[in-house]
Amino acid sequence: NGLLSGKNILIMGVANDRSIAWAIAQSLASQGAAIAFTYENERVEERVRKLAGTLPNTVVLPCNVTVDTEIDSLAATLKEQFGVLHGLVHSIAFAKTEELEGLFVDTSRDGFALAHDISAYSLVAVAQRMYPLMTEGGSIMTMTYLGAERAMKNYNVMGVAKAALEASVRYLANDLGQFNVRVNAISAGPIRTLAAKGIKDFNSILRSVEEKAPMRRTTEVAEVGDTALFLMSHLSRGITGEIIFVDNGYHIVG
Ligand code: 0WD
Repeated sequence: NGLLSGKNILIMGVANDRSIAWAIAQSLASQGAAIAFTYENERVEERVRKLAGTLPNTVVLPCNVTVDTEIDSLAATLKEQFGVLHGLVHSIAFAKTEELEGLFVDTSRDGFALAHDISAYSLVAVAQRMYPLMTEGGSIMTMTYLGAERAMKNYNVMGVAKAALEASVRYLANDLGQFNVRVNAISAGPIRTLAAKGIKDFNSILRSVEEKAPMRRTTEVAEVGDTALFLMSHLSRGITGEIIFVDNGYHIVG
């Protein structure tokens, strides 16, 4: 018996065992959640299946969030397999590596569109099809970064996409509250993952956190996982439309 026993939760964005989504999955599973994982394409399918197989009560389904019909099929399959959905964890972002260095002013039209499509619109596209399954109330969360509110070196178009994502969290929260569905984001400090590999000078960002953050340490994925557990649980029932920082306090001083 745990905080999430009897709850069915969809987790999107596991790429490998370093993914933030994977740490979230471990926290949620430890409290009894049944989890549906999605994978972007065949390239990562086996890896996601292997990881999911190490937890009890999991299913693994395809979904590339740039394709509406794949999200439609996902919703249909979840309705069949789970009936009711209680939570959605969106942990997906993408920008071309050439847009994550140099000057933001050089961002291309298609690079801007792609980053926004995958990193911001996908939350809306998925929420749109999943909230109808949340007939017992639900919790939706996504992952964001401080670059949404500050102009940070190299983060560029991803910062603008995260600003759109955070605004989407507020609009979705306002729409879905009447259905007893909450929508929030975790703003995590920098963590070494596959996605972080795309960001230039990531090491110096980590060093600056170690020097300046009130806790004098970088963010661990398990810290994000446990905050996600809180957001998915009844304990956070009064919180919606919020951006919660899990960054060892960096944003108050940085
Ligand atoms: O420092 C960090 N790592 C931080 C990450 C700090 C603050 C926030 N975040 C955010 C990221 O921006 C992202 O929204 O957390 C989220 C998860 O990122 P992650 O765990 O750091 O990175 P990763 O393990 O790479 O997972 C992101 C995954 C993709 O991985 P790759 O690297 O293969 O692009 O998002 C998925 C994919 O699995 N993804 C998609 N899924 C479905 N459809 C798509 C797509 N079109 N594109 C990317």
